[in-house]
Amino acid sequence: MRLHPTLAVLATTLTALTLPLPTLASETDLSIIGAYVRMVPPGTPNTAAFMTIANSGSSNRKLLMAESPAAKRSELHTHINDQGMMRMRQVEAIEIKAAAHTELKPGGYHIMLLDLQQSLKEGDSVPLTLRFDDGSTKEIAAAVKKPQTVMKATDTPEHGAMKH
Ligand SMILES: [Cu+2]
Repeated sequence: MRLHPTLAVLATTLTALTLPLPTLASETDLSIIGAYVRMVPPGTPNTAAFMTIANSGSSNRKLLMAESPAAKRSELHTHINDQGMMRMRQVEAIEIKAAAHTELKPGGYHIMLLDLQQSLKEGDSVPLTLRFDDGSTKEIAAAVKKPQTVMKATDTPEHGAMKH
């Protein structure tokens, strides 16, 4: 695909204008593995994104924010066991310790996508921007997947049946 020359110049100018300020921290310390968004039936307002965030650097990092054009709002959530009931709770940040990784997975940390702007089909790619405490950001694409491995409360009568 070729851009019309005028458009190409415009695109270049816009890119130059919107270039972020360089950050001192290296973005390469963090990598995102296996990002996916849980497919939900059409009309379902919310879903969640999961992934593993690995930190190969020597300082602790925090995920502070996530944004996606697929949802009106995104929140960082965890699950807590409240007297035997698993409840979701919003968190300020998700810590990714130095030389370690943090898993965002069903039943634990996740990125809650609220007020979906369109229904998500299996295989769709959902853009996500992740913002960390060192000022760095990561743009990733998470594939929409059927929730085969996602547990439902009704599927797990016993904790012993759970796999983690
Ligand atoms: Cu949630």
